[in-house]
Amino acid sequence: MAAINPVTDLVIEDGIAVVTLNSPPVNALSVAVRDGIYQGIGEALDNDAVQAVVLICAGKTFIAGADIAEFDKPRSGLTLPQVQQRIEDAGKPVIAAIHGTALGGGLEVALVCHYRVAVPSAKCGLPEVNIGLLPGAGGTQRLPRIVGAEKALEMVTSGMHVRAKDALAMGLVDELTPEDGLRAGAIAFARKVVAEGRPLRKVRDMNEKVEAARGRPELFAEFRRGNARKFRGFQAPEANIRCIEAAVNMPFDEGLAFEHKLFEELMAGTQSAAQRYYFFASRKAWNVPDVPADTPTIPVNTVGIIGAGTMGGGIAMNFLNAGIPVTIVETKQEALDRGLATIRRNYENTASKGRISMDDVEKRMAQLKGSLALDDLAQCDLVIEAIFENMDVKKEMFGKLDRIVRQGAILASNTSALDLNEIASATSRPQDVIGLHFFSPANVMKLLEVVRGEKTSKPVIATCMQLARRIGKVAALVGVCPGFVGNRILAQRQREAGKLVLEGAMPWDVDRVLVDFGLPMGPFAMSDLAGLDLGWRRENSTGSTLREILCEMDRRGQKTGAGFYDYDDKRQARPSPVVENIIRDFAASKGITPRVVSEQEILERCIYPMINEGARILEEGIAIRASDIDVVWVNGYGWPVYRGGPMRYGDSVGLDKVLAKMQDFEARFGDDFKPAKLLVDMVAQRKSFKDL
Ligand code: T1G
Repeated sequence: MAAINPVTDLVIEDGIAVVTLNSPPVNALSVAVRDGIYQGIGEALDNDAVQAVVLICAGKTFIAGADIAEFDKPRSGLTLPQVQQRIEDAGKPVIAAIHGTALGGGLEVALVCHYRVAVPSAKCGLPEVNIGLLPGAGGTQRLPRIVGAEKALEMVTSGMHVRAKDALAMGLVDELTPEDGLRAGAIAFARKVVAEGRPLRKVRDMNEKVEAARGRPELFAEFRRGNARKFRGFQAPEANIRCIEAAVNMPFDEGLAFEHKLFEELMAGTQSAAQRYYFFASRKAWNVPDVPADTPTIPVNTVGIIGAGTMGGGIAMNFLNAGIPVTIVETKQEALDRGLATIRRNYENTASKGRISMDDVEKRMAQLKGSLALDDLAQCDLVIEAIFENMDVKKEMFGKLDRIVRQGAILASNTSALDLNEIASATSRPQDVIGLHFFSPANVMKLLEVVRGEKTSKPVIATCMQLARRIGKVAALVGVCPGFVGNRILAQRQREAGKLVLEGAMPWDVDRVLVDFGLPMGPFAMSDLAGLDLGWRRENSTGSTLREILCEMDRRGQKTGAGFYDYDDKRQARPSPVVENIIRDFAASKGITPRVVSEQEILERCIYPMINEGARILEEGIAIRASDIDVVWVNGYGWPVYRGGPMRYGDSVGLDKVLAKMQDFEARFGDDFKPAKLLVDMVAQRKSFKDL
């Protein structure tokens, strides 16, 4: 065994050289890894005793891409194309042996090898689009030459991971080895290639599939049309599409140059910087400074859920999807049956789209038990209440759970804003009480706000953060305050939106500005979707707010065909002349003279108070770090990831500018715009949220 460098070994076994990379955690293509491949493969090729070379990785995965952490540092060492050239021009077969995930630059290295083998559990992908980039080492030119333009378009714009057996079917992988025999399997495959005198295939020379797509320009137009909504606002998907087009219409080297040009443009842009920031932010959120990684955790093998409504049912699905049995409790048989039927219907819906099998549906439903008796939760490891959002109701429930559920179990509330400490005070075990704030629809939305009570124990926190990862959520640990992090910041935007429509902007103006900014939906369209009558009762309605007036007119949102907007029978929204008049009259009754409100003012008045509230949240220690607030807003409210999150956006605008605007608005509109002390201090110290 020769150590080529600290992360690369070379062994020659009876004519087959094995170059092994070992650079935890994911063998990313750092300077050392690139150097190791170049030197290791080079030494093997120069050795006359070597007939073929296997490139394999130690640890949990094959190369998972370029080292993203290197992107913001000065470039050094061999470039990836130089390393690839060494492999592609080799005079002997080079075989990539894949386990874990071959992603981004990792797959691009495998694509310059002459052959690829993989274990059945391996996956391949070009997920650069997720960090606002495109495969910058020939991936957009080589991939379509193997899998065809259509599949390549789907892969590079979705960032999807393709399972090994599908990769085999597409020709992306040449053979599957036994799950526990990758090295031996790869060596045996190499011997076969040598013995059979198989050709030194260069993917760059395989033109049949790209030439076949040359006569189908509509392929790209249809793909663009079919994905316009999903790609709205993002730059990277379109750049990826153009590179696949180049692979179809240009000679390889021209296409490679085109790819390089567009890669550099994306790399220099603000969107990729924000998406790379978010990549690390979403991983940093798992770290809780005072709850170390080795904190003991509580095994969670059974979950109890109280409430089989929209939230309870959605929450249950998260655990069933992870293979964790669930007992769901309702007060009435009819409500329970409806809840169970809804869960089954959701699964069957997913199965009808081919995302799971009907067998999966039955397996998951078999793990779900319905009950009318809280006593059936007595032995659960975790019990989550998802009942009516009222403090008295929740305290009564937690008092019962305290008497019924075994000692040592975790008692969680799905409350979206109530004081968790007060809920915990209804039990004799506040150390076992925590908030698990799911976002609706709970089986779809990635975000989980884990709410830490003042007495919540560290093992309970560690267990819930680990459980969040197990059920595929992105978690942020937050403290107790009205609305925690996400909804507390949302309230700032909703308040300003309500004021703006009295000052002269219309609901559709405010929504348009925020949707153009990149949010999935504006506050008024969101209210119509949720229903304007949440918490509204006709008997005590006083017509003192726009919302009450609309509800009294039965304009209660999409469900009644009218709310802030008018809706056609396909629920397409149109600005409403009726609402415009109601707003004008209402403003007049308040003595407000409407004025023209600029789009810039709408944007700044909605967004800057969100950033300011984020600063307050940090001052109060409700969030651990600024990037956690961004993780909350990207995953819970659809903040455009290409803008990083509210706090990252504040940095990109410049906190001095945000502060100046807040001070200007404070002078004009009052205390709603009072700058947070932290914001004032950070500007004085020329600091950004990224420094926190
Ligand atoms: N670079 C640097 N660090 C990385 C990394 C990468 N590519 N991938 C993961 N990490 C770190 C991560 O920050 C975390 O660190 C640890 O590894 C475990 O990650 C030229 C330009 C591979 C599926 O986009 O999708 O190639 O928090 O928690 O859940 O065309 O990591 O422990 O300190 O996510 O098991 C393209 C990104 C790069 C793959 C593993 N590649 N990574 O998931 O672990 S651009 C990617 C992932 C590129 C070329 C272009 C996942 C994973 P820490 P983790 P996991």
